[in-house]
Amino acid sequence: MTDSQIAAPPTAPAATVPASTALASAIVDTLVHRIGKDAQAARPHDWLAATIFTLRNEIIERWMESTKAAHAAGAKRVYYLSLEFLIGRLLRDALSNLRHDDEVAEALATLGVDLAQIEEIEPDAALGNGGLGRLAACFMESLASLDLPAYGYGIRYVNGMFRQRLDDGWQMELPENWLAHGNPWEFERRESAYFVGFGGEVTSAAEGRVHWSPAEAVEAVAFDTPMVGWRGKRVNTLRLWNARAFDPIKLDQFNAGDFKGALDGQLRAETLTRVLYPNDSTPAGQELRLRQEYFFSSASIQDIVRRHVQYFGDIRTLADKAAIQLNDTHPAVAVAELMRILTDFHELPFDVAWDITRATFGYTNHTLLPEALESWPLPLFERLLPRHMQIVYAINAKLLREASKVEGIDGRAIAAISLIDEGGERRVRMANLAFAGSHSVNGVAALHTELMKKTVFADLHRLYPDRINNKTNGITPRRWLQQCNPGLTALLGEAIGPDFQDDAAKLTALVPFADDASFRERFAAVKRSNKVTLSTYIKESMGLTLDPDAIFDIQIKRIHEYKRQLLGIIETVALYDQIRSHPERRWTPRVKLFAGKAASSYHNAKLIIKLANDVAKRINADPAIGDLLKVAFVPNYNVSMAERIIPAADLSEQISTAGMEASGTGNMKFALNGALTIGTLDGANIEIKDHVGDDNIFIFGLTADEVAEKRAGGYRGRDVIAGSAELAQAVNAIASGVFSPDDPSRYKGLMDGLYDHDWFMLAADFDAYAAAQRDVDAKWNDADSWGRSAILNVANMGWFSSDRTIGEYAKQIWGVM
Ligand code: F58
Repeated sequence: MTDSQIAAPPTAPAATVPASTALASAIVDTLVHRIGKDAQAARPHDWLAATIFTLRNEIIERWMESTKAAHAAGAKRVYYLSLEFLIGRLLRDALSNLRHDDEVAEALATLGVDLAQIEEIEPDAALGNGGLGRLAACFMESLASLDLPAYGYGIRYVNGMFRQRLDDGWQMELPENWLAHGNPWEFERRESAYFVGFGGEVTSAAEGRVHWSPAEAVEAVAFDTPMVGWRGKRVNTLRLWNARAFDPIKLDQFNAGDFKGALDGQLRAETLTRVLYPNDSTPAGQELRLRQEYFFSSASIQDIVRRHVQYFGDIRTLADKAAIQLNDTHPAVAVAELMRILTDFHELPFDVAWDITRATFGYTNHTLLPEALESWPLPLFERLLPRHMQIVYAINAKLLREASKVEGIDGRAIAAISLIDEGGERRVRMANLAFAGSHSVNGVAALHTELMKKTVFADLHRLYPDRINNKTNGITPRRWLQQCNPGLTALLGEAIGPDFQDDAAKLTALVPFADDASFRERFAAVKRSNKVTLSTYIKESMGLTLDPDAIFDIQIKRIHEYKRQLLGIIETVALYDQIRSHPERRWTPRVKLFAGKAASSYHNAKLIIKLANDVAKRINADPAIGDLLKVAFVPNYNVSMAERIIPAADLSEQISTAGMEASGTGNMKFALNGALTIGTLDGANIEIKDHVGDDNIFIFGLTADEVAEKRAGGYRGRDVIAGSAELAQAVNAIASGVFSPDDPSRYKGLMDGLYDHDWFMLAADFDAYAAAQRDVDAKWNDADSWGRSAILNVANMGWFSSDRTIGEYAKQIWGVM
């Protein structure tokens, strides 16, 4: 880095002074003039802010260049609309992508500041729940790395994902205020503010035109965060909307003594962008959620249209210059909003507007669970968005007219295609709206996409057979290898050179090293060192001692019954039982780590967390077990925790009921860091298996087809449990209170469910899972075989880079590559 890249202080040292010294004085200058502290008084968070502000100067320059270049080239832009961006920390990402990490570490060291330490106090931007939100963050990084002009649009939640605290093993949700100390990464853009209305009425005006007069309105104000691509190639914008009242304080009311009333509007507006709905895989269903969805969709569409008209003049060319991707159905109302703007404001005929809309939008589906498909009660939708309701009806009329002309589409199919669900309380189906309003509808892994065609979208697929396509998810290898696992990254560099950093597909050059004994040793040493680091953290934070030579067997993700943490826990109990019953056998030491958050209203998920904690307490304290088995539930799982845990994993648990996990992305992060997967044939596990090879992954259990067949054939968990002594014993022990002596019936209901309502087929898969775990033990005890497989995982995971995924979206959906 040169002095001109990071702004030098007024008293910049001469050019001969080492860059790190110049940089050190730039940071001190920022500290003094921006933060208002001197080096002696500065606290770690002051140094953090000073470092970010100093680095920002270079980012801003590149940011402006990127924007200007896209403008000059008249480039088509990608707009990624997502209610969630699970970004995590940004400093290490920006430093590493700009290749300034060493230099900044050195400069800070001369000031007596440890970069690693201040990186650790940066709060996580946790504006998302799980996979869907993290995918959006990986996509933003890849878009910039691939030099594609793109904007992410979302909500600037004041309180993102809650902080999880465990009180005696019970999850407690605490607000996480990531903005408490300010956010040095964001730029408020007061000039980019839009009116967003709700409610009111629609009246007809002259010449068949309509006029919507909303009953209330808020102002959407943009806050921009730079998204730095690999090697700083490009800097894109993540634009998050904040809601504000037009009239923050009603002075007349205030002066009359009505202080609360005077601030009502402000409070109402602020409530809109106050919290992220902490649900995963179940829709929220509250009015506030629909308000959030419309608020950010409307502001984003207005911004996109404004930019297009300003740069290109003619609104009719929108689809040539803008590709809008809907991240799930949460922004689906944007389809109606664009139609409204095109017809009511730009006065385009309905059919012309509809062609433009469909050519502009693409929709990504992330779930098949019917209960997770968003729909809104029609009266609520109509009350809040009366003009959009009319537009939805008009779209529906066109859609159903078209459908009725297609051979083989009968009354049942028409009802399934309709944007309005007429069964019971009438509801607006957001997935159908997103499907109808897009030229591309994609799933996120091959199996998921095929199931979309056969199940939830079967009838829409018959109507538009070319619309559904697959884009298997990916993860950014910058955050999920280079930054989180510097030891492995260095080793890879020594073995195959640095090219894999620019193109993850080049990791295949590592394949021959799997057979190199000395490389395997070095590879194992890196993994062990990562395990020691994690063990130190667990010791310090939880007081639990782990043996770094045990298998680190890890299941971290949102807690959900379909993800089957319960299967992992029951198998742990069964293993515990086996070890106690057969102390004479040679057991392979295991560490079982669990982490993840449960939706606050999800009773069984919270009970599963408590069970994991109860089981851990009992096993860890049992002297008969010693170091053979240790169990821990690590609290407050988030992006930063994942970065800490994943590099230390030997075994990655991906054990969802087949057909239920759309893709998974944690599975990719683990394998890229040299963990072997134990998993079902679900989501992207199938493609991971195809890439790493059957010998280097532990696959078990029912296939998606078998699950469907069994469910149709009246499967009963009870029959299976009766036939599996190991399972029966573990289930009985849990049900009878062995792990909950303070409340023996605590898990009775949860265990009873396995007998009579085992929807997730836990019992059906148990024996196969337990057997696969013993295969894991056997392989672990052959260190050469394990090492070989682990290396082949790393070598073959390059395909799962989000650069590959984004390349496919860019070429096949957006037309920008
Ligand atoms: C996840 N969905 C899928 N939804 O479960 C996972 O298989 C996939 O890898 C990932 O998307 C990325 O494609 C997911 O995270 C949510 O969190 C929604 C939040 C809002 C309510 C409904 C669930």
